[in-house]
Amino acid sequence: MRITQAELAAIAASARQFPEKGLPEIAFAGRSNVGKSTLINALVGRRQLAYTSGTPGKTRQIIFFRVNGAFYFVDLPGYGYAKVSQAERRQFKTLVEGYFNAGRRLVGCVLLLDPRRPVGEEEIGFVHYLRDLGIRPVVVFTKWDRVKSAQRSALLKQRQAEFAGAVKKPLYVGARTSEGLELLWKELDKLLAVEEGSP
Ligand SMILES: Nc1nc2c(ncn2[C@@H]2O[C@H](COP(=O)(O)OP(=O)(O)O)[C@@H](O)[C@H]2O)c(=O)[nH]1
Ligand SMILES: [Mg+2]
Repeated sequence: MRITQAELAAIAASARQFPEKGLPEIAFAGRSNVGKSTLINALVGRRQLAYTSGTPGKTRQIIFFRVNGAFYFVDLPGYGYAKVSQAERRQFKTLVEGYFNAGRRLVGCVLLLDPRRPVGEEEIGFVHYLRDLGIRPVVVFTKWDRVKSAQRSALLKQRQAEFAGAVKKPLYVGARTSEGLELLWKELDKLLAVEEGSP
């Protein structure tokens, strides 16, 4: 995909602040600090479009980016992991579930994971949650550049085994090094194209 334009479309703390429905959307979910904003920046080739920070759990809003005037990339707040108060957790849950259930043109959801951590029930549960809603999950292990090449194949096998068939072909990317980004774009192109072709 050639990116000609990428802009901030909305920052939403509640469903009322979501931008107009209509364009297809791809959401990015994952633990705080896993690299969601960095990956969005890398995919659109902008350093500072999505805000990235070393401080985990800072973002409590859903951020919508309009790309090429044709689709949205949606930066979700760190899904279900942040160490926050019960009240904040409830607000977060309402916001994220509200987004997934808002009847938007969500053609896929990229779930970002750190390849150096074991895949947990929470991740597998999230994949099933998406499928139940009819949203295609795209599992991406990021920060792959931080894994030494000697460790890669063993780690890859381990992570794949932990998904136990729930995810067939996860992708491995290094947002800092651009490794694997082309393959990821191919997947995203497919999702966006499938949507275009359907009634
Ligand atoms: N080496 C490396 N660092 C990354 C990668 N992706 C993110 N980071 C770093 O991880 C930290 C958190 O990234 P960020 O995008 O803010 O995470 P978010 O909270 O999920 O949006 C930042 O310091 C990034 O520079 C990657 O692919 N490789
Ligand atoms: Mg972020």
